[in-house]
Amino acid sequence: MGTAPLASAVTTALHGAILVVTIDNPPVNALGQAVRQGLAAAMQQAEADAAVSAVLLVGQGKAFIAGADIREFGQPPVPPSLPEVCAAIENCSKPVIAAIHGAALGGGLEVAMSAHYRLALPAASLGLPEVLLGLLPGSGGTQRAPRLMGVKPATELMLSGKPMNAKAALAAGLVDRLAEGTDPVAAGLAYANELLAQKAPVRRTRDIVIANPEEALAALEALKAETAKKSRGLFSPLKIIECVQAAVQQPFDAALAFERAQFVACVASPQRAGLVHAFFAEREVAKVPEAKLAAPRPFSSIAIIGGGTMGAGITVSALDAGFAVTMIERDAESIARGQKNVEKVYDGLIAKGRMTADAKAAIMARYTPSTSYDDIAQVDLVIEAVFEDLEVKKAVFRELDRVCKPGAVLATNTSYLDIEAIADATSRPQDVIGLHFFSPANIMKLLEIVVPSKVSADVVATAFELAKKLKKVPVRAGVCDGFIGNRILAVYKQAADYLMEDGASPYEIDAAVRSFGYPMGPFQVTDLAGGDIGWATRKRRAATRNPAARYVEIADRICERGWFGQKTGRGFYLYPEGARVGQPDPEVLAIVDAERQKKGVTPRSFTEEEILRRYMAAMVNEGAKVVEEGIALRPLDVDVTFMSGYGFPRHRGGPMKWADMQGLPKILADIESFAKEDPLFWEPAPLLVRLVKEGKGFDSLNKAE
Ligand code: 3H9
Repeated sequence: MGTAPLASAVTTALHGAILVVTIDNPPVNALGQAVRQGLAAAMQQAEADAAVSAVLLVGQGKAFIAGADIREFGQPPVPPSLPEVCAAIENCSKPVIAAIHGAALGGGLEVAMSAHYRLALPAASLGLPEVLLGLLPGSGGTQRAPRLMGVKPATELMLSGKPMNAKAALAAGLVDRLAEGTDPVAAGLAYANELLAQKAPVRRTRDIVIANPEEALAALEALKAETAKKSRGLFSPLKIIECVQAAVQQPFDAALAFERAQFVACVASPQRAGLVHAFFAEREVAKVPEAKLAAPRPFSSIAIIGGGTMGAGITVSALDAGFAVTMIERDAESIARGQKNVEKVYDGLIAKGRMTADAKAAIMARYTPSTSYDDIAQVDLVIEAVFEDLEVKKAVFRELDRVCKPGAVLATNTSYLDIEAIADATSRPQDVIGLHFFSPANIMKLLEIVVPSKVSADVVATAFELAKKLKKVPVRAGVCDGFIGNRILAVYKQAADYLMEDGASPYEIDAAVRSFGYPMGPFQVTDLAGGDIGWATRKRRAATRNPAARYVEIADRICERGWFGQKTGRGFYLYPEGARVGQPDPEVLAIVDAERQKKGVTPRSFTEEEILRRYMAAMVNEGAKVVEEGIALRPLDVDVTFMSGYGFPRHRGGPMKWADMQGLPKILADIESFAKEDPLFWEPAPLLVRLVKEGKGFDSLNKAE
């Protein structure tokens, strides 16, 4: 037995007649250049060395191979390419066995599919998630997966991007054998020795003939129609289907070349750049200064103050994550309603067949309803979610200060109130932080962690740890009216109001925003959330509003009629008999017209592009101000906020990444031209002006990129 290091990322060791090839490229064994080089060399060694009868591929650490190195996309390719490496593995004249004990994703699964035999251990996770990065499997995955699994299941695997576990992979034909344990070398050697004893032949996936081509093509046509509808505007899903069509219709090598060309086109697409940015940005957001300074405080019990929609949603989220939760309400009636709000969520899941009554009972056993603050004296973490009123919240925090044990983390779920003032209502502002959940809190991924000036670093670290446990995407925000998300939203919503008063109908604006990739436009969102919510905010802000600033009253006119959106059957749209999709309302258009006349506005028309330019410029400009003021740590924090909490299309990478891809000079030029009409609203953010002057993008402020 001897060890010969080829490149540090791949090592080989001869165990009897079996060459064990270990991929060792922490943290996830991504297929960077050194790994590809090492694998190619290992295959040459296996061919050349007469002492080698079989090859075993294994991964070091937690993963088998998590795929191509995502950081290399968009950079000049360095040989050997992954398709070349896969071909070398498949063409090897000696049996190659892959033993998978962890993630075999993307290029990692493509390597495994190029091997002649595959073994999976219980913790294996196999998938082709390229579509989530705007890509397609580009190393033969679109050719080999259909041969191993069948055309339809393979295409569905690639279109969903979801991984499967070892058992499912065996059932799907993706692996040949399951083994127990966690050691891929031991299990792989046992399997390889067995194959050698049987004189098992080299078995190349490329040689498998795809059965029933007509049936396969018909299934692909059906998937194509479905996908065109579902993946609105996405580039790579349809390309995946075309590659599988090629797998059915063309010889292997020709179809492989077709796949390569489509992969290269995907890499070049802005959607790939946006989605890869999203992938890294979502991991970067948790890297905040406080997390480096302090460890989180230990916590296992949580109290939620308030059993309304928000309080109940947060309770469900915490229960789902395994915490013991005490809910506090002011009286017996309110707490009964709070419990009902929680149970409603689980009953909905039971009705849909997604949960059993027993599972609900097990979860509810960790839930304690109470009307006495004394019951939460020993909890580790409290989240207040009562009525959005500063005095009400201060009273709650005074009570928490009275009862809670020293060191308990005290969080408020306010969406715009001054957290400094709430913290100062206690004798322990160092323990007070903002946790801004989004509704429905058990579903929405975004959690704004709002950091007031006196909070201690370990409380911030605890909030990030909580986000991880709740499977939320945390974004650190500073204190200001609206924090990151709602502050920027208020500004681009205003741009939408101006467009409406100037001549675009709310329906045209919504359609333009949907065409950009949002699931809904701003007026649809208002109708969904309830027009009364924004109306209350506008009334609250009326006293501090700059009298010189333009103010559009159309939404107020609509609210004055009691038209609050879906819940009242009409808002900007009509919702006959509880319909969820609204219909344009001629009476709303008449109100819009009347308001224009009152202001002496002669309506003009806007193209979809003109609408979007204003909408997006307002968003980006305010985003730049939020970054410059330190409310967001980096532009990527703004991006993640909007992708995770506001429906911003992920393939565009968030507003700041989108702006970079447009070119900041173009955005600034737009803002300057709009400023001629309204210099107050369209004042360019100093950061934007500076970056344009320096020839830089927002990306230059994202340390990791
Ligand atoms: C592909 O394969 C294309 C091919 O078809 C064709 C090629 C020709 N590259 O998520 P984590 C980093 S496309 C580079 O926190 P977990 C990640 O940024 C690829 N870096 O851990 C993080 O870094 P940091 C298809 C990567 O345990 C660290 O590793 N494959 C890559 O929660 C830990 O990651 C995929 O899309 C990568 N491929 O989850 C799989 N992957 O510590 C993408 C991760 O500096 N990866 N990093 O923040 C995943 O889904 C998860 O990372 C995984 C582990 C499930 C593996």
